[in-house]
Amino acid sequence: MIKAILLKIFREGVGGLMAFVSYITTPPKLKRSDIEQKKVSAMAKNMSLYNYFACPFCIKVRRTVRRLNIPLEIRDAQIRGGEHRNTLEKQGGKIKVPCLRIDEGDETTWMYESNDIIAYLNTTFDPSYHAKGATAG
Ligand SMILES: N[C@@H](CCC(=O)N[C@@H](CS)C(=O)NCC(=O)O)C(=O)O
Repeated sequence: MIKAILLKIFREGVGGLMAFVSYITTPPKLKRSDIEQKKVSAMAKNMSLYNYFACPFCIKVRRTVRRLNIPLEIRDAQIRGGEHRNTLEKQGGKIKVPCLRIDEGDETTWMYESNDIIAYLNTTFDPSYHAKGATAG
């Protein structure tokens, strides 16, 4: 019991530190024309990212979201009994973060796995991604 609590405190501490370092080393935002940015905003309305603040996989995805200048909703799935956690479990199928929710008409896709989410966001929102040799985070 005590060991589990100490481990949780350690994980949250390291995660919090990573979130802080990520914040102070925020990559510059991708600049687009007003028209292009409006298109991105419209697409982002159909997406939301379920995450934990201090999860390293979530931090990695949030950096990509920030760099690509995507105004999507970030939802905290950490609170036990919370609305977003319940939705993630019931509709997504499991509690695992990060998870990108994409609503297209009547269909909802629940994309788990940080690397898959990052690849999807890069291909969808960064026109120069392939030209860069697909190395951007
Ligand atoms: N391979 C996954 C790992 C994700 C992962 O392990 N996430 C942890 C949080 S850091 C999780 O959701 N654990 C389940 C839980 O906390 O209930 C990825 O890259 O997205």
